[in-house]
This record gives sequence, C-alpha cells and structure tokens, in this order.
Amino acid sequence: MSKTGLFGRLWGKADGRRAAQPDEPVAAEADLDVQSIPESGPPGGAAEQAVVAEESEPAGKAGWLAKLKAGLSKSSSRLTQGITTLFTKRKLDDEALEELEELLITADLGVATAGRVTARLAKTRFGQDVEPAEVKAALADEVADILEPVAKPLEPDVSRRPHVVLVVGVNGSGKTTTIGKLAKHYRDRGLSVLLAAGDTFRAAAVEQLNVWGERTGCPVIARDTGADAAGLAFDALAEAKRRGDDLLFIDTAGRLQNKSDLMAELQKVVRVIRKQDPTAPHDVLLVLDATVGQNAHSQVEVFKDMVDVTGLILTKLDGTARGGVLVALAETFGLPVHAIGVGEKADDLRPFEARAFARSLVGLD
Ligand SMILES: Nc1nc2c(ncn2[C@@H]2O[C@H](COP(=O)(O)OP(=O)(O)O)[C@@H](O)[C@H]2O)c(=O)[nH]1
Ligand SMILES: [Mg+2]
Repeated sequence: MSKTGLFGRLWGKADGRRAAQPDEPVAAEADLDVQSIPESGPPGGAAEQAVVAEESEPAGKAGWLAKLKAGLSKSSSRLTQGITTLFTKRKLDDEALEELEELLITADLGVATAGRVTARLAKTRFGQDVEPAEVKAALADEVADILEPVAKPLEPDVSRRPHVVLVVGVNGSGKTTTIGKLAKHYRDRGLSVLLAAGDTFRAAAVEQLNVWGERTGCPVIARDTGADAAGLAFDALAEAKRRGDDLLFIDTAGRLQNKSDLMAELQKVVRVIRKQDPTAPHDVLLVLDATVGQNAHSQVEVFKDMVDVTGLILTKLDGTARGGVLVALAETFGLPVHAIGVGEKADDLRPFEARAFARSLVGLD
C-alpha cells in the first residue's frame, strides 16, 4: 500500500477530498492580528521545501514503524527485560503470574489490563513452561485488543467549512506543537486550515503558533496577550467561515493551577463559538503528555469535567518509559486515540495504530 493510501485511510476521510485552494488574502481587522501567509496553494515554494527537507525521515510505513519502535524503546525495554527475567526457565505458576501482574502495573499499563493479560495467560498456559517470547506475544495481542476499539482517526468533515477542532490540555502537554503538526498534515493534503492562538495568556504561546503558521503556510488569528480567548475564537470562526476554510484549530491555555478560571474560559469559548455554529466544536482534543504516566488519568478526569472531550492525542511517546499509560487510558476511558506524538518535528505526529503500537510497546517487530 502506498504511503498516501495508508495514511489517507488512517487520518480519515478529509484527506485529498478537496483540491488545493489558493489562500484568500486575509483582511486584518481593527484589533485582530492576522498573520497572512503570502503564497498560494499548498507548500511547494523554496522556503517550504527547506522546511520539508529539514523534517525528512525514512519514507513510508517502515520508517514510521522504526521510529515508533525507537521512541517506545524505553517503555519496551522495561517490559521486555522484566519478562525475560521472570520467564527464563520458569513455569507459569501463581507466583510467576503475580510477578508479571506487578511488572505490568509498574509499566503503567494499569491494573485492569495487567489482570486481563495474566488471566489470559493463566487460562491457556498455567503450569506449563513458558518462554519470554510467548509472554510477549500474548501481551502484545491483549494490548492490541484493548487498543483496537479506541484507535480512531480524526475525521474532519470539511463540508462544515470549517470543521472546528478545539485543542485542550495542561501547559506543556504539546497542544501548540500538535496543532502545528496537524496543520501541516492537512495542509499537505490540500485542505485550507486556519489557526487560532487561543492561549492568550502567554506572548510566547502566540509567537509559537505563529511560527507553526509560517512553517505550514496556515494563517494564524492572534491577539495581544491577555485578550479574551472566547472573543478571539469567535472572530477566528467568523474568519474561517468568510474564507471558506476546511478546518479551524483553536489553541487554548492550560493553566491548571487555576482550575475554575480555566474551566470558565474553556466553557466560554465553546458557548461563544456555538452562537455561530451550534454544532461546533466538532472535535475537542485533549492533548496528554505521556511522560506524566498515571497522572494522565487525573488530567482526563479534570478536562472531561470542563468540556466534552471527544478524543485524545498522546505526545512525547519518544523517549519515555511510560508509554504503557496509553493502554491504561484506553481501558479506563475508552476515548478515541486519534494520533500520537513521537518527536518535536512536523512529521512526528502519526495516526494511532493499535497493533503496531502494541507490538512496539513490547519490543516486537
Ligand atoms: N519529544 C517530544 N516533544 C514534544 C512532543 N510534542 C510536543 N513536544 C515538546 O513539548 C514542549 C511543549 O509543547 P507545547 O506544544 O508548547 O505545549 P502546550 O503548552 O500544550 O502548547 C515543546 O518543547 C514541544 O516541542 C512530542 O511528541 N515529542
Ligand atoms: Mg501552547
């Protein structure tokens, strides 16, 4: 299968649905700072090519799988070393099962998953000699079964023009970076994408989104630091409608220290954009940093209380030993996992594939 075909399917229907549209010029309004990118069509100019070259990686599925495996190597080595130690020349008895369960729990897979995996092994192999490889394969199968139902692509319905995606999560979880990566992905496929710098709390946050806007050729709607995020989101939606954009990504602040303020702000953003489009936001993505491990659970709880989270994106799966947390989250919340981040570059966000992830997590090819 070609790369385009594979990722086209995984990333949902919007891919390639519409031919590239030249960007309309963006009218700057009084208190609106619109960063218009003076080029037409999808990336392809010299500057864009420079960015693409810098971001290049081994092409295709093989390259991506290698990257996933390398990224998850800290998580997988913890599991595989543990399994090898436990099951070298050993019968699968109660004690071994208990130790396996503990290992899985400490690898962040969660109590329920740990219980299921050990129960499944016990059912078929109790009292027999087991090889580490068999345990790994059984674990990968069980994990894949848990992840399969949540591995759902983001499926923007571009006929909404725009399909509105609100992106939430605590500070530093990777919201702005993820928006940049998503913008690049959809822009590369010919969709027109508008970005709203709704983290109006920090000047650096606005600047960061502007950089991604330039890099991806997507205009950014921004205002001064301290501006009302809801007002900005409202104007961004009006602008996206006027321009006929396919997608609008709204970045938000993530000051969890002040939970009630953040909740009020996010709820106001939702209320205000619904005045223009009662069906928006069409997706509310919660971005979670995988390195926080089990703490991700409380973040999901907190944000679910604030807004109707429709899906998750897990970032920083590169280089963390806590990749197992994705399994526990899937088991606990059953929320769709749309994509995972395995690096800071534009191409380091990929659709979430259950089986590939499960095998990489336990260090299998
Ligand atoms: N290694 C790695 N770093 C990431 C990933 N996603 C985001 N980051 C980095 O995490 C930091 C915080 O990201 P940012 O997008 O600013 O988070 P925000 O505060 O939620 O908007 C930045 O330095 C990003 O480059 C990822 O998947 N892998
Ligand atoms: Mg940010």
